[in-house]
This record gives sequence, C-alpha cells and structure tokens, in this order.
Amino acid sequence: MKLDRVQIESVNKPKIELQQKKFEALGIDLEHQGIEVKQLLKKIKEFQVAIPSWALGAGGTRFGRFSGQGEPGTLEQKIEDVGLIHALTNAAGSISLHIPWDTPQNIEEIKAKSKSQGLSFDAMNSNTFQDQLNQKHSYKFGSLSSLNHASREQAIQHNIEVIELGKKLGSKSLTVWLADGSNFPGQNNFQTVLKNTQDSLHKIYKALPPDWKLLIEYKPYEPNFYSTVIQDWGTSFMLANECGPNAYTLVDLGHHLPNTNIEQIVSTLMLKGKLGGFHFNDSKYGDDDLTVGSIKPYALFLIFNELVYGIANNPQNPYPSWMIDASHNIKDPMEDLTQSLEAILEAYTKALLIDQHKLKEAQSVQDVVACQEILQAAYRTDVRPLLAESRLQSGAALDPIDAFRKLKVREQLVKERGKATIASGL
Ligand SMILES: [Mn+2]
Repeated sequence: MKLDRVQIESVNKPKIELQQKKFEALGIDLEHQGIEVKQLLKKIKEFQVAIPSWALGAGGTRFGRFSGQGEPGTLEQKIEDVGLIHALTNAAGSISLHIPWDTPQNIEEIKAKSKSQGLSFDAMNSNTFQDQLNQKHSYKFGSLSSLNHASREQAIQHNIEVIELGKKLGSKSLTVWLADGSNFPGQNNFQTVLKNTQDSLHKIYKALPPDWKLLIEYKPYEPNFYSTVIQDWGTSFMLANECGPNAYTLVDLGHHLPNTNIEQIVSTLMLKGKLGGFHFNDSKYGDDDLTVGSIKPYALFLIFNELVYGIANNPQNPYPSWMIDASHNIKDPMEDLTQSLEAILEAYTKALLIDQHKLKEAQSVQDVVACQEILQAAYRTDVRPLLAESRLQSGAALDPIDAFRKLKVREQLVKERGKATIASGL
C-alpha cells in the first residue's frame, strides 16, 4: 500500500484555513523575537528520524504479547509501513535493519523498494543477545565478552557479516548493543569480561569501512540483573576511545538509572566529539520503551537544548544518527511511532527557539531567574503550527494521525495482509 499526494491533500484541505491563521499568529510572535521562521522551517523539514525494522509490529513483555492486525509479515511490508509513516509526517526518512530478524533475501529488490518509498538505510543492528536456530555456539553466558573463545569469535564474525550486508545496502554505521553481563555476584570476573569485550570490539572495528561509524550502546541492567559489561556512558566512551576515531557512544534514553541527568551526558559526549547516535523513547521506571514525550517531555526538551547547542558549537562531533527505539504493546505501532515523531520534532523545535545569546548573558551575571525564564519561554511556546506548516510544505499531512485514520490505512493493510500476520521482532 502507498499513499499518494492527492489522498493526503484531500484530508488536509478542510484544515488549511485554520492552520494558516495559527501559523501566521505564531510567525508574528517569533519574528518579533528575532527568530527567522524560514530558517526554522528548513531545519524542521531536514530533521529525519530512523524507524527500526522491529518496531512495526506489536511489542510484548515477558508475560505476553497482544498482536495487532495487518502487521507486516515481511521486510518488504515493513519498508512499506515506514514509507507510509514518512508520507504522512515527512520525518521518517530511513529504516534501521535488525540482523538476522530482517536479513534481506534479495538486496537489489529491497534497495529498489526502499528507494521507491523515499527511504534510505540507517544504522545496521547486530544481534548477539539470543541464540538463532542451528547456531553452533551459545550466547547464554555472553557473546563479545564470553569466556568461551568459540562463542566470542562467532559473535565477532556475525558483526562483520552485518557490516558486509550494510555496505551493500548503503548503510554507514553499525550499532552494537550487548546483553552480556551477569545475574549473580561472583558469576563473572569484571576485568576479564571487559577486556574480552574490548578485544572483540577492536576486531569488529578493524572490519569497518573508513566512512562508517561504530556505535556502542550501553545499558545498566537487563537482561542481566546484577551487572552488564557495558553498563554506562563512561564504559562505552572508554571502549569507543580504545577502538579509534570512528567509534562513538550511542545514548538510548531508556538505558539509565532513575533520575540520571541525560542532558549532561549528551553535553559531555559532544564536547569530546563522541556522541554518535541517539535512541528515543520514554520511561517512568526503567527501560519502559514508551512513546517519546509521553512521560517526561520537559526532560526531552532539555536534552534537545544540549543537542542543538552541541550541533552548533561542537564541530568535533559528527551529526548524530537519530532513531526511535520504543516498543508498542497496546497502541497501533504506526500511530505510536507518529506520536513519537511529533514529540521529537516538538522538543527539537522548542530547543531551536532558545535565545542562546541571552542565556549566556544571564549565566555570566548569575541571573538564575532569567536563565529559567529563557529556557521556559521556549518550552512554553506552542510550536505545533510550525510543525504542521513544515509538513504541509513537504506534501505530508497537517495532522498525521487524523489522516492515518481518515484514509483508513490500517483497515487497508488488514485487507491486504489479513488479521493474523505477525511481525518478527521484539
Ligand atoms: Mn536502543
């Protein structure tokens, strides 16, 4: 299924008049503050977030999974779903593949399919956190950190194969997330498993093309509950430094202990030129993988403040890769992803409104009240008419969720695919 512009225009039409009034009013306010609306719109249009291939079906917990209907059963259908989200939002211009769940059978066909939907291939994701059918050596007690040399070598080889596949697809980065760690004190020698991981990552890094990035993700717990080998940004940063200049830290919002100051981590990594990528989601307690912006939208805005500052002031840091890494247990995954995209763009746009010059001035005279006023003036601005305008100018939907429902996208997918299809993934 594909949406054409005429269909999207038909649902936009009744909303255009009111949208124009709202956009005009906001524009007057912003221009009055010295903000160039045209420039702002350009930045919003350019901001693209990758959708992972495992996010198009219903997620689940270890207690169960409740399937939706019309889920994409093949990689082609997953690409189609991302294409539909992109057509409605103009914000999801790439797909991030998980190997082996979504290994393409025919590379040229998959490339043509994604091109026809206006999509490119973002980071490749390896998987050494579970055993695959007929796999020779188990990852039960670790992969890149394993004490078993054969398991370790197999995991390294898998990552190298994922790079080779990514090269054919036109991807430019490999994301490594390890489940390695221990469930009980005494189970692992911390130094041994860290050293093994370092050696393994180094071998993978050596197989990386010179224009690629190696993104090292960290997480403090789960599925191992006593320790994980790459537990925090410091460990990831250290391993990235040891690998070389093209290895970076990847921040996943859900991979922190409660109340961690994530914006400060972002700031530190960008100063050191080592923030390579970002996984968006939201959480109340742990790695809840909820819709972006559904729990802590102000924290997301503060993180974007640091990202925007870093992009403008840290040429030593490459432009980060953006991806949504959430799980959709009870909502329609496509609607849920659309909500996440809106929250990301809202936080980004609000961060762009911060008067950095005034903020620096207020900081220099320790005017704490003014500092807060400056941040919150940006945060309290309703930027939704700007986001809608950016979509309108790009041929996307003024209100993507409303359009998704009015154009009966899910109903059509159910007709095409049936009720009982199941997407591979988490
Ligand atoms: Mn992640």
